[in-house]
This record gives sequence, structure tokens and C-alpha cells, in this order.
Amino acid sequence: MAQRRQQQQVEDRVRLLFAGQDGWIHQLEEQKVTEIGALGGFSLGSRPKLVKRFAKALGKNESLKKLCLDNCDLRDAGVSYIAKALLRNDTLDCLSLCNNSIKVKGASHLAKLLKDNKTLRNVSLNSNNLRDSEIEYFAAGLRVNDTLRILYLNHNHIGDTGTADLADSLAFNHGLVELHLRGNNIGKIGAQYISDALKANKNLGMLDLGGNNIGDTGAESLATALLFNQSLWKLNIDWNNLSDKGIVGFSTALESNKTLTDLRTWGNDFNEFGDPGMYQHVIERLLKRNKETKEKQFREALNSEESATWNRSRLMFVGQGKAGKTATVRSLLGQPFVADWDSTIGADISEVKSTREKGEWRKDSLNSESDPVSSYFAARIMLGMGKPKLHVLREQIGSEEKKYVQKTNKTKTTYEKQDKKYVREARLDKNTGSSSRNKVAKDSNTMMNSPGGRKNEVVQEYDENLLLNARNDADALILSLWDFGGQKVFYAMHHLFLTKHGVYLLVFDMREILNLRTRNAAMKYMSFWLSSIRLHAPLSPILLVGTFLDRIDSEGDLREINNILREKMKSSAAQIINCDSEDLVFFPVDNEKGFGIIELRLKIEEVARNGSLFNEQVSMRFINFLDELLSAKYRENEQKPFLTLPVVKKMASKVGINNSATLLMALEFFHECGMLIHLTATQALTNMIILKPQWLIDALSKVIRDVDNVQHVHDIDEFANVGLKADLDMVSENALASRDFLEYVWEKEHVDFLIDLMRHTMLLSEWNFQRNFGKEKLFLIPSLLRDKKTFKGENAFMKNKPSCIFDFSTGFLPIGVFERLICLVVGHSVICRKKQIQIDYNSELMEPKLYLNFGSIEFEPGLILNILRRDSDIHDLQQIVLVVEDISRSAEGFVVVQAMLQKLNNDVMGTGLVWDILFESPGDKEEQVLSYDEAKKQSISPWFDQDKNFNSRSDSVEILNADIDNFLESL
Ligand SMILES: Nc1nc2c(ncn2[C@@H]2O[C@H](COP(=O)(O)OP(=O)(O)OP(=O)(O)O)[C@@H](O)[C@H]2O)c(=O)[nH]1
Ligand SMILES: [Mg+2]
Repeated sequence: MAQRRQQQQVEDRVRLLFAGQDGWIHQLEEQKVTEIGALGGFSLGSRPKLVKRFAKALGKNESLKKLCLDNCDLRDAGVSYIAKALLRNDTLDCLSLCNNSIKVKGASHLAKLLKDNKTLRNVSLNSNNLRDSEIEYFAAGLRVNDTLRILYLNHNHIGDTGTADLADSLAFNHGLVELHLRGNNIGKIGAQYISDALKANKNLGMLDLGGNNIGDTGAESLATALLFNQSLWKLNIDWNNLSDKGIVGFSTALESNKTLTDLRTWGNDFNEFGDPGMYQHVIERLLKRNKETKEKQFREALNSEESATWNRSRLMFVGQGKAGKTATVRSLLGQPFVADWDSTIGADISEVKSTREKGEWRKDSLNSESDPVSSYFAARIMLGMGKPKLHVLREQIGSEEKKYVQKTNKTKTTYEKQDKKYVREARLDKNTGSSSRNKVAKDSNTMMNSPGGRKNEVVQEYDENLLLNARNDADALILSLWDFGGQKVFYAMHHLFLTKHGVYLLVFDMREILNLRTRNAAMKYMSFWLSSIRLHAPLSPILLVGTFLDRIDSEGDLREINNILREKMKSSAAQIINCDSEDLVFFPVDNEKGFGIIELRLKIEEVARNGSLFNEQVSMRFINFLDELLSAKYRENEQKPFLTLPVVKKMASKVGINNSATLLMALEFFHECGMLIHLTATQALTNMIILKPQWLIDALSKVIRDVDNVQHVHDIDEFANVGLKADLDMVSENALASRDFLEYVWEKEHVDFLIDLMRHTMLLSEWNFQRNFGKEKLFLIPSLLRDKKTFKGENAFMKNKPSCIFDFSTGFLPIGVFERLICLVVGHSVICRKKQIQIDYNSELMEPKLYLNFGSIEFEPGLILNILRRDSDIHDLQQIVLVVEDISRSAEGFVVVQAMLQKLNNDVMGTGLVWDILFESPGDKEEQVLSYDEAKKQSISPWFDQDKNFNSRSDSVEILNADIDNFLESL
């Protein structure tokens, strides 16, 4: 009966493997499955076709993390299929192939897998009858792998020769932390080899040699190794035919060894020297001493005033849409090339780690998500990587606190007042319309997004692996990669995420530069981005990356591109990093074949390692604070995408940061590193700490979308089905979003917070000029004003009226500035309309007329501002032109527009914008243009007509620091 049930279970598992839509093979292909572990017992060896089919699906998979095929009788052929298929995989973390009768062929394929693979951390090959001949292959793979952490080779037939091969690879291997060789045929000679390897190896923490036959001589040599080794904390030599003679050496070695805390000697014969257990007592005492010392050091490090470098940097990939940014990121991460990748919506963030400047990057987090960062950091300090407080740059508690610190008790924002329950993170893919392939890439941004198993409290416990990991990662480099969508519609929001520090990669398609028809447009994009980078990060290094090397015919073409770029990029030359080997100002890459990628990776590393973020000394206290923030982010059942400043202050004071200036410095540092988003131009923005940058980008991108890009367009049917077709039309025709629309795209989560954030970053304004929308609240989102609505009536509009020109031509007018100006003017108009209605319900303010490049808005009763964005490639013009409808109110109009430009420059442009002011008067024959100084000197009319309104509006620095509502009120 039991046998039949067992048989039935096995059959069920087979069905799971290949049955229809639910079968694993199907799920593998659909990227739905992350773990396969229930195939045990089913003999696949007799069904080679099925194994082949399974392996094929495995080769295509990009989601599987754990694969267990124990006891499946795979044999050599099956293991070879699986190993070959996994060569293409870069997600698998754990592979178990126990008891599958692996022979030389299978072992050689596994060895190749180990050589090439960058993700496997745990491999089990127990009970496979592996002999020295198989181990020889396997050891060769292990020698060059530094990703694998845990290797099980228990219960095989490994003898001294095989052990010698393994020991040889251990001397070179930099990653293995646990090696399990239990129940093999290792004798004293094998133990000797291992001992020699241990003298050189710096990362092995746990070695299990139990159930072998090393004898006293083998034990003695292992004890000698402990005089040199500083990483092994657990050694198991139980059941190895030892006598007291073998154990004596350990009691002596442990007098000087400070690392070993666990020595297993059970099952040996220790009675020869009279007092049984005498040596064990000594050993136990010394092991305990080691353990207590380490725990004490750990506590001290956690509470210390020391600081250390955190070895992080941030990469920002920018450039024209379809230039190959995402493809370059994937190449850098070692992911396969995909010929038809979807456009990036908003931006995608991922994290990688690179060790020892080998030019290999792994999607990996420094420590597991359940471990506090502070524990890892304390281990760095324990290893002497820290510096005393004297050197801490960031934690100098200045007596003069920053301007915004004083204003601690400010008004509460809408989202704060509502006692909203934080719910599960919004399912980000629901409305993005991206393909499943892209989805996988996004989901695999492990450290940034996944919840992990964080506890409610930050629990910092000493764990032996902490020291090993810290030592292993001593000079690792952690990179946060920000791959920005290249569609223009996103540019207005990108300003919020471009930071001062880090490395910028400006990606371009080389064919576009070579082709005369596309050259100008491509160069314009590059200039635009270089100017943007100069604006936000004037000191950051920039690498220009030219894609589609595979489509470039000759060296001559590369030189031509080089000459063009060198000439045009002169103004940013100081920031641009050259490709020395090719003597080019850019890095040519072929993402399809991967040419040029290694060099690019190495250069990025070099630049990042020399950068300020990487080398910044961070205090232990800051890292403790970060853990508090992360624990809120990952807290079970109530993951928070954002926090408010008062809450964050409480967290900070828990770890001893009681000073607001210090707190803000910590937040600024983590913002620069890309761990969170904290904008600080005004108090309301300072109050919002966004713990999940990707969440914010995705939320904004659900509203700010590109109509010209098929993948970005909202699905009309979907909106029609939920009764929001009219709302959607309103968005696409008039850039007006209803509250219902926003609630729908944001799945009713954190709607008030997001509206508030968009308002404060001037991406959105209220709109109370109701069209046919009853009483529902509408919001204007100027970034959505469409191309088709470009205003063409410039001549008629300008004719015979004096105009004021805000001229950005000598500098740069980024996308998003004009739109924000419109936001502010409309915002003020909305306030006035509200007031006006209270006085006289019938006296309406004119509904703003808005186009992509023009707005005619009744700023307040009678003061209609006509604002035009004018740019011309031919004349290199970038201007914002103001014409006031009622000429007699021009002086007022000028002052408010100037104040608004200053405000948006202050709040979202890092005060980097510069502009000249010109006044143009219509003349009989020729227009007269005067500079601001000239015009002021002459008190030129109408701009400098002194009237009461003008005086009351004189611009003041005070209002620049005001929050948006106060600012708009004060105008
Ligand atoms: N042959 C070839 N194709 C490439 C190369 N680089 C990118 N591509 C392809 O060009 C297309 C656009 O590349 P993406 O990486 O998606 O471009 P992007 O800059 O991220 O585009 P957005 O996300 O829209 O801003 C994709 O289909 C890529 O597969 C290259 O070096 N050679
Ligand atoms: Mg992209």
C-alpha cells in the first residue's frame, strides 16, 4: 500500500514536470518558477528525451533560483545536459544533484559550469561515487570560480589524489566558505595537502573532514595549519581514527589561533594518555575564549565611533531612446543579448557587486537581506578596516545647522494627516504593459526591491560568516545602476534622480552619428545630456558609450565619430573619460557579441573606485541608522515605500543621531548612493523620505508616459472596462488627470503622497477650471502636453507687443523647466480662482490655454501671462518669452515669472540654471533689444514702470525657501 502511494507520488511529480500549462517545463519557459525541488526519486535516467527537453527549458529560463534533482538517476548524460543548459543561466543560486552517478563526462561539464557561472552559491554533489578522476575536473573549475560559497562532496570516493587537486584549487579560490568532504577516503596525505592549502587560503570558514581516515599524522598537520590560518572557524574531524596524540597539536595551536571556535572530534579514541579528555578541556576553553573575544569585538565595533569606507558607487545610464542603454547594462551584468528589448519605462534600478577588480559583476547583495548591513559593517571594523572618528567626514556636527533644520515643526501634508494603513507594495507591472522578459529583469533587482525576511527589530547577532564575508568583500565595489528611459517624456522627472556624485554613462548609437540624416538629432541629444549632467553633477566623470559596434564597418568610421564628438563635446571635455586603448573619447561596444564590454567594465570600476562616494568614510552610526530605515522598508506585512521626517528622526535618535544636521547628512549620503530618495529644497520635500526609489519611478511613470511609444501607451480597452475612458481621453488630449484616473493607475495606494510629491516637484498642478467633469478634482500634468499641440501662432502673438526674453542660450534650458513654469503659473491661477469665486461666483478666471510650447494663463484677475518656449537649432536659441496681455501690467508679470524661474531652479534644478534677461520692443522697422542692465538703467517702459503692484511684488530670497503653497500665495 505504502509502496503504491510512493509510486503515485513519483508519478505526480512527473506530471508536474511536463504536464500541460501547469508543468514545470512550461513554467520554466514562462519564467514563472523560482524553485524546483520535488523531483526526488523519479528516475529521469531512463527518459533521456525528457531530460533534454527539461534542460532546453532550463536554458531559456531567467527566473529559477533553486534546482534540486537529487536521486533522479540522471547519470552522466543527464547531468551533462543540465550543466550545459545552465551555462546560459544567470539566476540559479542553488544546485543539488546528489546521488546521480556522475562520471567523468558529467564532472567535466560541471567543471565548465563552475568556470563560467557567476551566480551559483551552493552546490551539492553528495553520494555520487565521485572518484579522484572526476574530482580532477571539478577542482579545475573550482580553482577559477569565486562565486561558489558552499560545496558538498560528502559520501563519495575521494582519495588523497583527489584531495590534492581540491587543495590545490583552494589555494587559488577566493569564494568558498564551506567545504564538506565527509565520508570519503581521505588519509593522512590528503590531510597534509589540505593543511598546506589552509595556510594560504583566506576565506574557508568551515571544513568537514568527518568520517575519513586522516589519523594522528593528518590531524597534526591540520593543527599546524591553524598556526597560520585566520579564517577557519569550524573544523570537523570526527570519526577519523585519532588518538590523543593527534589532538595535542590543537591544544597548542589554539594558544595562538584566535579564529577557530568550533572543533568536532567525536568518534575518535582519546584514551591513550591516561587522563581522558584532558586535551579536550584545554581545547574547549580556548575555543570558548575565541568565541567570546569575537563577540565582544563585534559589540564594540557596533557601538564604536569608528568609520569605514562603504565601497559603494552609483552609475547613471542616460541618452537617447533606443540608443542601447539597457542592452549595455545587460552586457555589463553578463546577461544575454536580446535583439528586441522593450523600451525602458521611467528607469530601472539594479545592484551589482564586483570583487577584486576582475572586471566581473554579479547581481548580488553584500550580505543576505535578512542580515543587517550594520553587522557586516561592524565586521569590517573588526578587521581593522575602520578609522577613528577623527577622520569621519560626514559626521562633523556643525554648530551652524543647515537652513532647513531650524524649521522643524512645519505644517502637515495631506498624506500625513490621513492615518493610512501601508499596504503591500503596488504590483508594479500591472499597468506598464512591459513584456515578461523585461519583467524578469526588473524583478531580479534583488537588494533594492525584494522584501527579504527582515525582522521587526534590527537584530545584530555575531555570526561567524560575517567576518569571512567582510574579508572576502574587503575591496569589493557595490554599484547601483540606474538605467533611465530615453523617451523625452521622462526627462522632466529624471531631474529628480540625477545626483551630484557617481559615474554617468552617456550612451549613443554610433550609426546615428555616422548617418548624415540623423547626426544632428543624435548630437543634440548628446549635448542635451551633457548639459544636464553639467547642471546636476559638474564634477562627476562621464563615459561616452557608442553602441552597435557590430554595425560599424571600419576603423575609419570610428575615427570619424571620434573627431565629431571631440569637436562637439569640448565644453564637457574635463568630465569625459577617454578610452585609452583605442585612443578614443568614447567606448565602442557591441552588445550583441559583447566586444568592448570588459574594457568598459574595468574603466567604470577604476573611475568608481577613485570617486568620492566609494572613498567616503561612513560612520558606524550612519550604518546603524540605515538598518533602521531598511527594517521599516522590509517590515513584514507593512512595507513602506516612504517615511516622514519625524518618523525618521525617531529612528535616528534610537541609534544616537540626535542632531538634525547630522541626520540630514546621513540622508544625503544614502540619497547619493541611490539607497533612497531625499530631496531637500523645501521643508515639504525634506519631509518625504522615499525608501524605494524604484517604486517612486514606477509610480510616476504610470502617469508620465510617451504617446509615441507603443509599449508606453495606456490600454484604452482596459480603461473603458473600468469606466475611465473619458478620464483617459482627458489625459491624452489635455494633460489633465482626474483623481479617479490617478487612483486607478496607482491602485489606490499612497495617492495623496504621490500627488503631493508631484506638486512639490512641480510635475503637477491643481486644476479647478472644470470642463465637463462635474465636481471631480482634476490635475494638470504639463509634461503630458503633446507634440501635436505645438503652438504655431508665434508671429501673431508677438506682434506689436513688448516681450521679455529669459534667454538660456549661453547655458541650457532643460526639458521640464518650461513645463514647471506652466505648473506654477497655473497653480497661482487656481488659488486666485478659488478666492475669486468666494467673492463673486460668476466672475471666472479664464481657463488656461495650453500647448506643448505655449501657455496663455490668467495669473490673477486681469493679469494674463503669455509664455512661449522658443528653441531653434539653427540659431542655437533656447528661450522662454513672456508677453503680458495688458501691457500696463508688464512689470508685475516680469517680476512673478522671474521669481518662479528662480524658485524652480532652486527646488528641482540644483540652482544650476543660468539665464540672461532681454527686453524686446516692437519698433517701426527693427525690433529693439535691450539687456536687463541697460533696460533697468533707462527704466524702460513698460517693464520698469513703477507702480504699486510692482513694488509689492519685489522678489525676495525668503520666498525661495518657502513650500510651494506659501510661495504661490506670496506671489
Ligand atoms: N546589433 C546590436 N543591437 C543593439 C546593440 N545595443 C542595443 N541593441 C538593440 O537596440 C535596441 C534598443 O536597445 P535598448 O538597450 O533597449 O535601448 P535603450 O537605450 O535602453 O532604449 P530606451 O529604454 O527606449 O531608452 C534593442 O533591441 C537592443 O537589442 C548593439 O550593440 N548591437
Ligand atoms: Mg532602456
